[in-house]
Amino acid sequence: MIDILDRVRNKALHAKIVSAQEAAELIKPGMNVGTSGFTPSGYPKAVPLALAERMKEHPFKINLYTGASVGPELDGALCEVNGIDKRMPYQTNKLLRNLINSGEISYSDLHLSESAQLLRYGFYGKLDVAIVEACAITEEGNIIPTTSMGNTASFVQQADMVIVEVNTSQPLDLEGMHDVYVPLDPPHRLPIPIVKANDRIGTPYIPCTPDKIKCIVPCDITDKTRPFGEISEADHKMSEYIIELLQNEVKKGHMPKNLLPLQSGVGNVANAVISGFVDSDLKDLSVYTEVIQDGMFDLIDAGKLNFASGTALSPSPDGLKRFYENIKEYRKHLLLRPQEISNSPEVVRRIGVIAMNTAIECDIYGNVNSTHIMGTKMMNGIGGSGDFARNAYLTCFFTASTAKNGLISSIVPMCSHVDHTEHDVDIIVTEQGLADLRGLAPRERAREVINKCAHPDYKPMLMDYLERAEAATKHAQTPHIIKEALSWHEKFMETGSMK
Ligand code: 0RQ
Repeated sequence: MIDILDRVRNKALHAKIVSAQEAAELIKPGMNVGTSGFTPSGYPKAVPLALAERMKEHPFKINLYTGASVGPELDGALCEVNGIDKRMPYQTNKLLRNLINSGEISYSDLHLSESAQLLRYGFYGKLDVAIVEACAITEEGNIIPTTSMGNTASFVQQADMVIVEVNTSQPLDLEGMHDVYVPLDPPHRLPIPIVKANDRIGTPYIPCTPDKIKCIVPCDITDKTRPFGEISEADHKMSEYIIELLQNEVKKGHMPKNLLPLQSGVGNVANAVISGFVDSDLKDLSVYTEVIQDGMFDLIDAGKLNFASGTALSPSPDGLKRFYENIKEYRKHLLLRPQEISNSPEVVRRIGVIAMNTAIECDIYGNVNSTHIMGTKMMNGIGGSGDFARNAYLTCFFTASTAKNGLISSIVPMCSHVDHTEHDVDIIVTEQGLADLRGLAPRERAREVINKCAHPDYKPMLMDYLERAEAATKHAQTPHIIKEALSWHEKFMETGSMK
C-alpha cells in the first residue's frame, strides 16, 4: 500500500482507493467501456479480472473499446465468460477471434488512427467508463500512462467516469516517455507539427482532474507480452531483400544515407526484418511506427537507431525484462504517442515513412489481404497497417510464399478479401524474392509478382492463369477470368490443398 500511496501524489485522492471488486461493481450491463492498452502492454488487469468474476455469477455483457489487442486478463477473461457484445478496433486473442467468427461478438475492424475520432463522433455510443492503467497520478490529477498510449487519452476525455489502476509492477522511470496530444476535430483541427520522430508536441501525462477519477485500484500484475518465434531462414531472406532494396534507394539518391523513418508491423516477420538491420551498414536510423519490438532494442544497443516513436512497447517477455533493466538508457531513444498521432496519415505522408507490414495473401496485381482467412474468417484485423500503407513513401508487404506446409499459395490470382489495394502497394517480399511494383502497369505487375515472389510449386499455375486471363479479356487493363479468380480458395476449402 505504501508504494501506491506514493504513486497517487494528490493526497485527497487516497480516499478513492478501493478494491478491484468494488471498482468492477461500477460497471453495469450494456455499458460502453474504453480501456488503456495496445498489444499486451499497459492494459488494466485487476478490474477486468474482477469484472469477469462478477459476470461468471450474474452473466451480462459490455461493449469493449481499446487501443488495439490487449492481454489475457482483459480480452481473455471477459471472453471466457462471454462478457463482450461489441468490440473495436483490433484484437489478437484466440478466444475472442472464435467468438467473432461464430457471430457472438460484433467486431468493428478499424484503421487504428481513426478509432478515437469515430468514438468522439458517437458511432460507438457514449463512453460510460474508462479503465486506465497508470504508473502514477500527479498532484493535479493527471495520469501518467505505462507501457502503451493507444486511445487512452481520448477515452479519459470522453468517459463519464475514470477508473485508474495504479500498477506498481510498472517502473516510475516510464514517466516522461509519453507525448500526449489529442487533435481537435474538423474544422478546428490544426496541422500536427511533427517533422521528425523525436518531435514533442504534447504533455508527458494524460490531462485529467481529481473529480473525474471515480476510484483508484492498486494492481501489481505484469504485462503478459508474448514471445517471438525463432527467426527462420525465410525471415532472414526477406530481411536481406528489403535491406538490399533500401541500400539501392540510397545509391539512387531516393533517400538519405540513414534512410527515411521506418515503420514495422506486428509479429515474427516484422521483428525479424528489423533485427536484420543490425548486421547491415545502415546507421543513424529513425523509426516512426506503432509498436516498438525487440528488434528496435537490438538496433539501439548496436548504436544504429537514434530514435523510435510509437504508441506501444510490444516486446517479448525477455525484451520487456531487458527494457526494464536498461530503461534509463532506452528511454533516451523512445517516445510513446496516442495512436491518432503515431499512425497519423498526415505525419506519415509528411515524413515519408518506409512502411513494412505483413500480409496473409497478395494477388498477382498487388492487392493485399491482411485480415481474412479464405475471405471470411477474421484473423486479427487491419490494425495500423492501412494507416501506414496508404500514406507511406514506400509501402512494403511481407509474407511467406506458402502457408499450411505448402498447401496454400500466399500469392493468388485474386485476393479473397482486400485491405490494401494495388494503388497503395509498392513492394511485395517473400522468401523467394522481392517484387518492385513501382512504375508498372497491372499486367507488368502480375509478371513481376509471379516471377519474383511465387513459390516454384505455384509459379506455372499462376502464369497459366495470367496468360489465359489475358487471352480471355483480349489484354484488358486487369485481366481476370472472374469465374475462376477465387477457385484456388474454393479448391483449398474442398480438398485441403490449392495444388
Ligand atoms: O495460422 O495461427 O492457425 O497457425 O495465418 O500467420 O504466418 O503466423 O503470420 O503471425 O506474422 O501474422 C497478417 C495475420 C500475419 C498479422 C498477420 C495463417 C497461418 C497462421 C498467422 P495459425 P503467420 P503472423 C501494425 C500492423 C494485420 C495488422 C497489421 C496481422 C496465421 O501480421 O494481423 O499488419 N496483420 N498491423 O497459417 C490462409 C494464407 C495464410 C494463412 C498465413 N495465405 N491463407 N491462412 N495464414 N497465410 C501493428 C498493429 O496493428 C497492432
